[in-house]
Amino acid sequence: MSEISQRVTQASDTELDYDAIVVGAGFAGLYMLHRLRSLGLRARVFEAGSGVGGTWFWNAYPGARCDIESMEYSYQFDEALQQEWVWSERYAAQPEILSYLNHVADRFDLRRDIQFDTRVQAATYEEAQGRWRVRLEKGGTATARYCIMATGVLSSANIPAIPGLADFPGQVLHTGNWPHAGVDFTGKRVGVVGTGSSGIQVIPEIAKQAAHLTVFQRTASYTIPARNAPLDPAAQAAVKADYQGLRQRVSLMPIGAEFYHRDVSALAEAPAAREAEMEARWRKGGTSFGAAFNDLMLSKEANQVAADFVRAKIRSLVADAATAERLMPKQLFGCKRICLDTDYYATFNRPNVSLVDVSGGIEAATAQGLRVAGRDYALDTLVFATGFDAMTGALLKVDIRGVGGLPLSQKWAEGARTYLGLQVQGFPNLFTITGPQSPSVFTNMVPSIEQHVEFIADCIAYMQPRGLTRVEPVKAAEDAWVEHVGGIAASTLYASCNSWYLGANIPGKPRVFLAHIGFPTYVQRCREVVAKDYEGFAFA
Ligand code: N01
Repeated sequence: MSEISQRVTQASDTELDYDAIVVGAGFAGLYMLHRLRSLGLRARVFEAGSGVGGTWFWNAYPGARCDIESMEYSYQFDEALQQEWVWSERYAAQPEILSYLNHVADRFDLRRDIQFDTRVQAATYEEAQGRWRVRLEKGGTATARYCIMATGVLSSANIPAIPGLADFPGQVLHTGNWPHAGVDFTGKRVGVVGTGSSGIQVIPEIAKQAAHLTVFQRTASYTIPARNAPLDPAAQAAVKADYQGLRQRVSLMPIGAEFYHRDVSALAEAPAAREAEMEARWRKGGTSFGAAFNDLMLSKEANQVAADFVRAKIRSLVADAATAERLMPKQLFGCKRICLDTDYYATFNRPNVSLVDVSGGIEAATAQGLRVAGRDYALDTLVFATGFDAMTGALLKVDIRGVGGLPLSQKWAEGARTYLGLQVQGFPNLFTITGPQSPSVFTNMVPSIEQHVEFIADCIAYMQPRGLTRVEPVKAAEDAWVEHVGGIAASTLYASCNSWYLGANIPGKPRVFLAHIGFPTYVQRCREVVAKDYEGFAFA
């Protein structure tokens, strides 16, 4: 039995009516449960996995690591918790984050209200009772006044529809659903499809083990060296001496994390000075490379400066000129999420690694491997690092029906519509933690999650003494919010490329920009809404 499953103690299945149901036991669901309990509510968490952790439970692939620094990618709601936990590396790897979340679950005695191995299939609002009825995949239902979706933003794995895939006899894996027992690639011919953040992390690790690794690349990504390193105990102690100071400082930064943002145009500086700035950031490592200038996502000309710098780096790091050329991204810098890597480009200098361009599509999977442009690539194992149906996928996997039985899928047929990414008009008492049109993926997720959990808990606490039992957004507020979020995106270069931020990676998904850009302004807006007695929400 794995360490994780040994630590899981199942909540009992006898109590079926609750004050609140929470779907998911990752960062969001765990903290939500803790807050609901502190309001004196009876809450139940349903979790599809066999342990806590959400994203960090499922993405157990070798090389999985956070791209926000450990000291910031953690809860701040409990001072003792943030003082006692010791991170070992600048960027925590998946096992360490999963251990942290297990520690949180134990420390706050959360497991007794979590039902594991339980996928929620449907959630229906029963208007006469004013309750949500949740149907479980393995049978049974539960009801509650509040239904809180803590299902994650990158949790619905996407495996492309490749003809013949069912005929491939070897092991087929997705990075977002990785076996906890691990995978031994020794002596295997492995194919990895996808070169986004997950592919870029898993490729160097598989290359170290496999007999041969073939990387199938549709779009080359921009990746910056992570320069991960052990965390210096003295530096960690210095942060802990004033942890709240750090939290306060970063809460005012555009992504809610230390980003070393410079308010300088890439076009205003002399070429030598801007090269020096980018070189320093490249050497330091991390996503703050993208914050070297203030206009990379506003002006194509400025964007070109960073793009050219990274392309020159690729040229210098990859020995074979033709491979280097194929690894050079052609799209705008940062328009798709920038990746962080450890030895990604150097991996292509290994004799057991080859790169195949699949920009024209993968023709078919066969009994031997993959066929691309008429050529067969023999494989024993196929790894999909092909991403997720982001932001809306996990919500729409549950058959959610609001007032009058309206399916959420129908409400969102033309694209997601929410108010503040927290609620959907017509779906009373349903909350979405880091839902579409909130900052979510444009931030350090943990403070974003905490802010949403606290908003939801405060809203319920506001309702209780007033005898209010129902809350949902008014349509005008939702419409204005959707327009506002789309307007911000349209004023940047983000809206101009085929990223998962606007659903472009999923065939047939409506193209709507799914995140609010700018964390501090969003938080300020939420505060104003609360100060005006939850402006834009209707209570009954
Ligand atoms: O997924 P992705 P991901 N044939 O969608 C390719 C977070 N994250 O799991 O770009 C061939 O970015 C696709 O090609 P294209 C982070 O927010 C964070 O890597 O669509 N290829 C692309 O190369 C990240 O952005 C961390 O042309 C196909 C890749 O698969 C998000 O999760 C680590 C294809 C998918 O890239 C998602 O990252 C990991 C097809 N049919 C993830 N379909 C860290 O914190 C798709 N692709 C560091």
